[in-house]
Amino acid sequence: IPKDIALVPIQNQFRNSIDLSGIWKFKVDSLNEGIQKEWYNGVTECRQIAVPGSWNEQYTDLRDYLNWCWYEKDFYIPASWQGEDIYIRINDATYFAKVWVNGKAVGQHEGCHVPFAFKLNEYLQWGKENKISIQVENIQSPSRVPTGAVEGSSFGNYPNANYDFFPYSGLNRNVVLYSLPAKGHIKDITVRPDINNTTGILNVEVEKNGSIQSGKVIVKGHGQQIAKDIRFSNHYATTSIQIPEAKLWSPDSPNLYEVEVVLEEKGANVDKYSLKTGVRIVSVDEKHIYLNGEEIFLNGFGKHIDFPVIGRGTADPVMVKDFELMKWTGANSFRTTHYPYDEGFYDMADQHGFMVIAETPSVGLIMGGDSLQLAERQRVCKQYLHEVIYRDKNHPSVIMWCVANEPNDKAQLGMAGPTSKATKERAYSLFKEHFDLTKELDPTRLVIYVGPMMGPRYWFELTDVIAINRYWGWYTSPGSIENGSSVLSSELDRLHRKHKKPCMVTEFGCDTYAGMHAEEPEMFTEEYQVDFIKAYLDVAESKDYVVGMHIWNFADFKTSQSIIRLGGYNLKGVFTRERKPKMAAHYLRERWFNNKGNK
Ligand code: GCB
Repeated sequence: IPKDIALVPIQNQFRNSIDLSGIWKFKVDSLNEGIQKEWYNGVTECRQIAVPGSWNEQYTDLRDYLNWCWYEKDFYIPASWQGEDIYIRINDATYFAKVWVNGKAVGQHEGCHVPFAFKLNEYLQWGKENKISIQVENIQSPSRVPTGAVEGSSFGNYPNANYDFFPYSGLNRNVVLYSLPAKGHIKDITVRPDINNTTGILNVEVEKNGSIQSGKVIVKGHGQQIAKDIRFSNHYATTSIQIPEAKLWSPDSPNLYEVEVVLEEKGANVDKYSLKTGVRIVSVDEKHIYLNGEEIFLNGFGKHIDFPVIGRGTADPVMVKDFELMKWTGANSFRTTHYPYDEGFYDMADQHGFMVIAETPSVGLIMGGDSLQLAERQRVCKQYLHEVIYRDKNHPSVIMWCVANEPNDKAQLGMAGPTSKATKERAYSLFKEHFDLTKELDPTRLVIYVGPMMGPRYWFELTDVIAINRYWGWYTSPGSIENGSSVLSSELDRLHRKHKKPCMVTEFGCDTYAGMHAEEPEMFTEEYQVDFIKAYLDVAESKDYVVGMHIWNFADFKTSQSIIRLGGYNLKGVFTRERKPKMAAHYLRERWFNNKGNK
């Protein structure tokens, strides 16, 4: 799993980047004949498509199309880049992509919503136009993650994704050409913060390419500048920077420091990379999560990247608006449900003091069934953990990794009845590998998975926090919020008694048709949503071991079609898909923002 994605491409005096966003050529390849017909040399009779964006929203006839498509773009490399190492970074090709440059195969990648990069030097031509061709498909399959087309799946939806959001496909994020100094460059920077009384400590590890042996790490911010020399052995160098009277990062004061790394040769700088991070530590005991030794409570949402016309595409105005609205409600946290978001989200969270539970794309995972498929899924899950942690490890906002949302140990997702002992044992040890790998790649953060209603409980042994998604009073005992919240209350007590870990409800909510009302709360009305949320928050408040409540969902979002998804939407948003508040958003603002009855 190449580490080339560890550092986001930047522009400075040693590095260059060109964003290839814009209109690309686009051609559907439903017979998968493009390779045989050599479409990598150029497509004809094609359409146009905007990148970033999902093809399912841009073309009426492609709404449910998940098969092969071709993207193509011509580009120039500036003459000044000659002699440099030149890469391409594709930030999201959902789900499987093959890449050619000037008709030559460069590489391929499996997986959604994570970046991948290839070195291009041997494929490029100078003083001429170059052509990049990307063949992408998003075919739903049980051996993929997230899973799709599972026989007997409880979803019964169209398209047949095994998860409750629309399988938006294609180049959902931007594609970036970038150059790095060929003489040697910084490949990765890992900053691990610590605190000793009032001194902040940043433990920095730098990985580099090339023969350069020395450099510097400089930490800047809040009127201080501290520099240390580094020397590499076997491409790695480590140092520890002490910041006296450090300004810690927290939701109330999201203080950041700049960490600048330079490579030097004979007194001259050869490469430089700067990133922003914060000094903060996260810990946990039987009842609480602590940030810098202080108890914290996570108020917030599960979200989606989802907007009309743009689909799952990156859209900075929507991102900025979402942060504005989350702040308006008084939230201090969100989970990147059900996949990693665009890097901009984590930068914004760092700056605005949001605590993030960073989730991998492992949603609706089936930890049982056919061994070959299971082995394939396991491989992809591990790849995701590397990719996500390489990319997002330096964000102070990320306080927890979530390795999977609602995994199950059945052979099929909707399968009823008990799981055999052997299947359980296999599922336990396979899933433990996800936790072990996460802790190995990053021992500084908490690790959770999110458990479904009526799902296996033995995996809770592996987590730092018991995280559950609950819809009692919605999917069960419909219409009775009272029943629902009392089931939640006793279940939370049981879980805490058994596992002696803090608990969090990572999802709870109900579908609400904006503008539908009733005198007494009735399902689908705005009144029901307010009362439901209130009842769950009250339960949480009565228990000293509950550490967070994330409402499902921040906004309404598109799903596959099914009888429980009116118009093809999950309507559990407290904002509509267009970001208008429902009554519940006002209620949360009262409760969270004005800090009434808030922990
Ligand atoms: C869940 C899933 C989420 C769904 C939600 C629902 O537990 O994690 O993806 O959208 O339930 O609304 O049913």
